[in-house]
Amino acid sequence: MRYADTIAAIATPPGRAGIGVVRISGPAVRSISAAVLGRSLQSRVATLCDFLEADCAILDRGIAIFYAAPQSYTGEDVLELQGHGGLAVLQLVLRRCLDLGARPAQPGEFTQRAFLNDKLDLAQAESVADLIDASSEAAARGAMRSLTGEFSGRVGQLNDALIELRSLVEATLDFPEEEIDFLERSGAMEKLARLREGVATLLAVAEQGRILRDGAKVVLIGQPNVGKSSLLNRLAEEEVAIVTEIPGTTRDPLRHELAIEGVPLHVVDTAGLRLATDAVEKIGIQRAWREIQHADLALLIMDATVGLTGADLQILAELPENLKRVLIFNKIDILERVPKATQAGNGTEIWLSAKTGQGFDLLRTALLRSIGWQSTQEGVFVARERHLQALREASDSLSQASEVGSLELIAEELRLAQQAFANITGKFSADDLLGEIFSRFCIGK
Ligand SMILES: Nc1nc2c(ncn2[C@@H]2O[C@H](COP(=O)(O)OP(=O)(O)OP(=O)(O)O)[C@@H](O)[C@H]2O)c(=O)[nH]1
Ligand SMILES: [Mg+2]
Repeated sequence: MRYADTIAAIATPPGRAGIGVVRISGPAVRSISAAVLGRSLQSRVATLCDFLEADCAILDRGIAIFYAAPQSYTGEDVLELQGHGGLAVLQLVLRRCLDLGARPAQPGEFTQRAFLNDKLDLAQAESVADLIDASSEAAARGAMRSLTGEFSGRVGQLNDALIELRSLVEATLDFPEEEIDFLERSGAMEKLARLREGVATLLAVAEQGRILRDGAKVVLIGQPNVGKSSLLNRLAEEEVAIVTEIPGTTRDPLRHELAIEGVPLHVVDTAGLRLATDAVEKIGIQRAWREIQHADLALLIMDATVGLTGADLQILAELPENLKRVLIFNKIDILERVPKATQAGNGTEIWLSAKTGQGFDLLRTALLRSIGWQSTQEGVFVARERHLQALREASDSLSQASEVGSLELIAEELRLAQQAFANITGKFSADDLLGEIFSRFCIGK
């Protein structure tokens, strides 16, 4: 794949920094390099150069590295100009490259070219963005595992096994009178069973990887004054929300990002749910309900000295049916009770104190368990919902294949399973999917 145009972008974030990098990729790199640097460069050798204006005035002085195609990030000729990290000076260098025929790069365009030039597959390209966006160390490590091809490699192994099975089945198609015998002798059904197991195992790991990447939205709800904001502050380990003894303190939903065992949680504190007369409080309560609609998990907080009331049952009844929930009895310090977590009819119940912090270990464990996080073990790679979808499709097709009687239908289901694998690595992906994926990258990557 060769592009006619040359792209350029500042690859480092705007602001003051020790260095700033302008990156250029495409067919005009050599001519731009000759004009800006006044010399030609040996490939892959860092060279101290002046970056020159058209009249040979010096714009900046820094390190230039030329990567001759195909040994570069994009697979094209690439030039990296590492100058001083100031907004104006980098703009000047970029402008000079644009004047010489490059055009500004779109978000993710360098990586898109790398993908289209087979430098990495789609799952790896996605993990480049996931690594940059990773908000916890665990997520960063998981993204790196995907980037180095751990996920793609496992999809590739399953794909190889599937290709072997398909060739057996398709060969049998030509001799229909022998079909059952032949399949039995070749062990095709055992191969299919093993493949289904392999997909199920990979799906389970990928589900963990999806949680590691996206985390979950947790909404704190309950009646006024039960300690929702106090609980948020204790979880966040800082005073993010206002706490007072006045019921109806919180009005606007308050969002806070935190991580437990590296799993990102998007926590929202909300207005206490009651029949309010105050106009502002009413709006706050409406907004709380709106947050509930988009949550993955609701923590219903109650005052342990009062217990579960009719109003709480009312709230529980009005929650979306498939919204996961944990019941929290707060303020156990007043009762001088010990913290505990139990499984009751209403789900997990936790007794704790936001004031003293007792029971918060139990809460953290319950939070992670409720959103489906199981592993603290090594080896989780980040994955996206799109990958899970594809693995589920492959799994469905394989289970269909193991049930249907006719060889033609088995062959068709196996073909569909292979297509699902190909979707993950991007072998056969629609342009609009690629556009959607790369447009979410930052510029210069
Ligand atoms: N003793 C004790 N008091 C607590 C605890 N948690 C919260 N409180 C007190 O309960 C009162 C209400 O706390 P908030 O965190 O503002 O309660 P809230 O649920 O956010 O209230 P609204 O925003 O009004 O809905 C404050 O006076 C807190 O200090 C606790 O674990 N123990
Ligand atoms: Mg509050």
